[in-house]
Amino acid sequence: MRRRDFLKLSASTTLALASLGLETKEGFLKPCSTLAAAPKSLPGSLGAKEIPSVCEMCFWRCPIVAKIKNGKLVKIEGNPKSPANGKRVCARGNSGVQLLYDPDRLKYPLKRTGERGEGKWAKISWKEALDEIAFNMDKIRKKYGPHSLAFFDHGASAEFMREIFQALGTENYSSEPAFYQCVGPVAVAYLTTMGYVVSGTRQYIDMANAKAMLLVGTHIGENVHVSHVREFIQGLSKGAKLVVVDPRFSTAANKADIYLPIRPGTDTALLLAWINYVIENKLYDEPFVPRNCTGFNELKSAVKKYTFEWAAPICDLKIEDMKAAIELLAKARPNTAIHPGRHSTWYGRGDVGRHHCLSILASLFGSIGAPGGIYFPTPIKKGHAHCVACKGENEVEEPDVSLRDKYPFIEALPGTPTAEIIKATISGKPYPIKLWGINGVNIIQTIPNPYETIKAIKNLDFIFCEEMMPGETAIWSDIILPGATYLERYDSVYTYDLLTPYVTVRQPVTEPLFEVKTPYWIAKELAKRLNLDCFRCGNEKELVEEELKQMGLSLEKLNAEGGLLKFKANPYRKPDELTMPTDTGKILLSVPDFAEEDLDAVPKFVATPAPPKGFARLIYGRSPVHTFSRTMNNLWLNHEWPENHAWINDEVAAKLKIQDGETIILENEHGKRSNPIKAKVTPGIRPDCIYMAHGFGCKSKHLTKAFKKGASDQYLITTYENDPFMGASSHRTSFVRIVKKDVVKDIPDLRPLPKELPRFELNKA
Ligand SMILES: Nc1nc2c(c(=O)[nH]1)N[C@H]1C(S)=C(S)[C@@H](COP(=O)(O)OP(=O)(O)OC[C@H]3O[C@@H](n4cnc5c(=O)[nH]c(N)nc54)[C@H](O)[C@@H]3O)O[C@H]1N2
Ligand SMILES: Nc1nc2c(c(=O)[nH]1)N[C@H]1C(S)=C(S)[C@@H](COP(=O)(O)OP(=O)(O)OC[C@H]3O[C@@H](n4cnc5c(=O)[nH]c(N)nc54)[C@H](O)[C@@H]3O)O[C@H]1N2
Ligand code: SF4
Ligand SMILES: [Mo]
Repeated sequence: MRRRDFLKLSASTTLALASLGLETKEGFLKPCSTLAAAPKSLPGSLGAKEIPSVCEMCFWRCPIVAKIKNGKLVKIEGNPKSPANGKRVCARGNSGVQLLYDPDRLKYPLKRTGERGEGKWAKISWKEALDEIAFNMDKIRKKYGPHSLAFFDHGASAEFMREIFQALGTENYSSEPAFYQCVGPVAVAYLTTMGYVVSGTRQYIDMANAKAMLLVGTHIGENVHVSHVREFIQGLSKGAKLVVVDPRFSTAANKADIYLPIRPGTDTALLLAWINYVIENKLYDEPFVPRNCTGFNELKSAVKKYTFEWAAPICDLKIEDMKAAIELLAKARPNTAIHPGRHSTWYGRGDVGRHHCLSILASLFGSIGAPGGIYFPTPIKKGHAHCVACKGENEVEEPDVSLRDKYPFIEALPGTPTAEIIKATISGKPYPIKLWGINGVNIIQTIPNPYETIKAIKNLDFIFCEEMMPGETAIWSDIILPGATYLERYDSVYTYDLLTPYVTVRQPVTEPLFEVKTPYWIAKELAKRLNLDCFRCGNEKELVEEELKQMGLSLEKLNAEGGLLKFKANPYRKPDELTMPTDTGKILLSVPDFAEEDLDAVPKFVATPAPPKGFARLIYGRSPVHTFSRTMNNLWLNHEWPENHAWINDEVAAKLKIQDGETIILENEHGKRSNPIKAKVTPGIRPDCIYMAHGFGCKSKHLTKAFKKGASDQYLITTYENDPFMGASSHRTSFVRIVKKDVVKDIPDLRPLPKELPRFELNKA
């Protein structure tokens, strides 16, 4: 299969690259001339010193102010100058204080002394640790070739280390677990149809000005990104109508005008029936569609068969509800916010199609570039620190058989799918992978089937990580490098290209504690040992100054402005002036390139296997006060929400005699059992699925507050399939039943399955 260069690199790619978080070709924007008088480093409340910086308790990166008293961080607030969050931070942002001072933190480099995974280490020096890593990287690369090195990374702390792996020539340098377990499918869908990543790190959806909103899955309120939640609430408080599609009565569903408790895995059937209904009843924007879209006729004939009568038994929804919902959304057009979604690695084969459907719906409503619809990022060109660019061994030679080959729509995307790296590490095919480096990602809790991940780890010659906490990933490492937290380092200049654009910078609020080192220092020292000329700035502060200098700024100037400069947004386009950053300048309703790869030009409904008899589908989402597994050991957050619960439908619970709050165990289709978890018995979930918040069930005893609290969804996900477009791994393709006092209890079948939904075959498990 040919890999497709579906992103033609023309001037129009600026947006596409910006939306992937990459460099843009736009000129530097000028900050707003209406800068308020700068609050000059005023003492904060109770005389604390205030340092502006950027939160990284999650990846939304809200501007913050850290308050220091007697040399100690005492409080974190939102930066009042920030147009996005103002003085607000969420519970996690606030609790950065307890990350910095967590007594369980990794404090010095460690070397494994027991068996891999046993959790026994000895303290070593930085010199010893870095020498040993460099020795192994060099030895393994020489013996097995560059692609035998793989790097798993997420977030700011990993960027410099990634340069090293890249310079050593491996195609497995940036497997971005967050990408292949998160936004991969939605990114491909929008990049292809609209020419830019409407949902990647950011979601360009104008909920604050919408007259109606649609959320499919997206559980805003539990999914907490401060400015995003704010815009959602602003829209609602101005009177926007809300439709929520979710098998569980989420926080967002709680606020909906119409709530559709859909059968999990059938959203595309609903969306196709809606698209057909909109076309048949001419509810679409008549001038917008022919002017700004291609493929309307193909779309129209392809979706003709998807009626509400067909969709109703598949989705297990009432026809009148489906109809009322789409009419409500259509009535508000073009000011309809069809949320693109974010975490989209749900079912594997149909994931890109589901988000393609959402992009079609938004386009039919003419809401692209309209207030309340999908908008355009305002790219602010970041300065580039030329001192970080490896010279010398920088040529990546493609292997004879690449791990990326299977996936036609991967070309413009980062790295190699994690699932391919793991399988190749286990099998040694098509080439051996013998060393893993891990930075900023908890591979055990993040990637489906941790049993497979652990099997791969056991096959490695060497594995190291750069971590803050002795969690699951650290346990499996041969060498652990203790990295500075976001509160102890400069990282980079951050630009925010949403409705309230600004530039700000991360700055340390304290010197690194213990013996921990900054990611830049670590990467520089490692590169030296590998004879790579990569990091020519003396330190990360110099690097940031270089980036700022190119923007006509400096740390001093920025700090004099309170650490943040605002820009004017340019989000909207008039329909007759709309040019999309695609080849044709138009939105693709039907994608001929997909058809050329035997994929669907117009999405089709492809059923994901339904739960086998006696099982419910395992689904998951966010705890509003935690970020994945990384905050589980945080004193304040752990106190707030120490464990997760298994949401079980009340009728199911009554039949199985399970009480609310009772402790149970879940068992999956491969007989894998969870930690004990308390049941939350509620009518707020369908009977054919069980839900839990992700990130709990820690298996590292070194995280003393998190250890064994709640259950891990990941250890129950052993069946996954890979998205055929770009190789993301599905996460909602496993099933569970209940074990109570060692008695296995089958989930009763309370919702009949239509013939279009074949069950998962247990004997194939
Ligand atoms: N507090 C907090 N907020 C976060 C994060 C965090 O860790 N903590 N992480 C951030 C990140 S990186 C991401 S990607 C986002 C993820 O957040 P979202 O993009 O909102 O994630 P989803 O998977 O869409 O949403 C989970 C919801 O999907 C529902 N669901 C499950 N199966 C189905 C189905 O088949 N159909 C439908 N329609 N719904 C289904 C679940 O019941 C749940 O309510 O959250 C972000 N926000
Ligand atoms: N089953 C299941 N799987 C999922 C999801 C789900 O909901 N359910 N969500 C998916 C999604 S949307 C995403 S985005 C991914 C997220 O996946 P991850 O980013 O892997 O999630 P975390 O569990 O937060 O793991 C981050 C790790 O990096 C470490 N770390 C954090 N910051 C730093 C730092 O500054 N320096 C260093 N050295 N280390 C640091 C933390 O201590 C932690 O161990 O997970 C995906 N996987
Ligand atoms: S949403 Fe919360 S955790 Fe995420 S960056 Fe903002 S304040 Fe920090
Ligand atoms: Mo994510």
